[in-house]
Amino acid sequence: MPAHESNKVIALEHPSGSKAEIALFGATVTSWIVDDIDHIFVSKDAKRDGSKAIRGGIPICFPIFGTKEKIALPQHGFARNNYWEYLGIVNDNDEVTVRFGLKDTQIPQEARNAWPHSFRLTYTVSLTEKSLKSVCHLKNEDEDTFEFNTLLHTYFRVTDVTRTQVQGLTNCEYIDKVNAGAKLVEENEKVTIDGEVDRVYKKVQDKILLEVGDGSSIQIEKNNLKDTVVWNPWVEKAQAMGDFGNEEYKNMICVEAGSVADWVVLAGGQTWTAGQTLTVV
Ligand code: TA6
Repeated sequence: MPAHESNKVIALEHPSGSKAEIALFGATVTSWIVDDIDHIFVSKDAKRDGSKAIRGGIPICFPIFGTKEKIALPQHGFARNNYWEYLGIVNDNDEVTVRFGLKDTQIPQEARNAWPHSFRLTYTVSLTEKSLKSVCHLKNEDEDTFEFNTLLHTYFRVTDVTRTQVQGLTNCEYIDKVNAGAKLVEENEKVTIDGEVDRVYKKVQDKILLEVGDGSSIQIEKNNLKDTVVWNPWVEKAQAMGDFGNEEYKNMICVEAGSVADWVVLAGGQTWTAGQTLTVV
């Protein structure tokens, strides 16, 4: 990848004026603008030279979420910190769609040794007037079955995270990673953020709502993804991240659709499709 392309970004524009940008690195959505408001957060300190995953946007976590004892891959896998192949743009009146591809032959040998499976990932991002749809199509090109996690690690930009609320998680079991992995049940109708939050909600309904706190809301509709992670690093974790401003925790919330609580199992030669649609409502 020539250096000048290292931080190449594909820009989409819809006739309505909505826009999106996707970095070739990690096929990471780095901007989604509707009515002149960018709803995606990217840290001002994010690395954009391919040296590490972009801090912000919609990084794709694959083939693992977090770290796994027996799989020597970096946290959240290799999809978000490798260059994807640009596969083209399709414009029609209602929707602008861009496609990216990642195959096992495109990732470093070290990663292939850690997760030795033949696969082909195609990622499509579609922009309409009020929505942004991200879809992962995965093919197992092995003869044997493999297992994986996938998660769209969406960073939403907000004016004040203490005024955001996530609706639709009530009665869901969750793993509380801030509370030593305690297994709890969400009792609140709306989840709010007033400290570090790092929770894996399991078996979540497909449509939930992020109330941004300024009167607008974003519907997060997932497809074929079981779980939803809610994360805000708050003060200490913000200070501990070199690619994240100390005060930036105030202006972001991660609400992440994925299948991470359990492995997804895919037989040899089979395909798997999953994704999310974000809509400003
Ligand atoms: O999605 C939440 C989480 O798993 C947190 O535990 C935190 O580690 C966050 O992802 C960011 O991970 P990263 O590897 O991007 O620093």
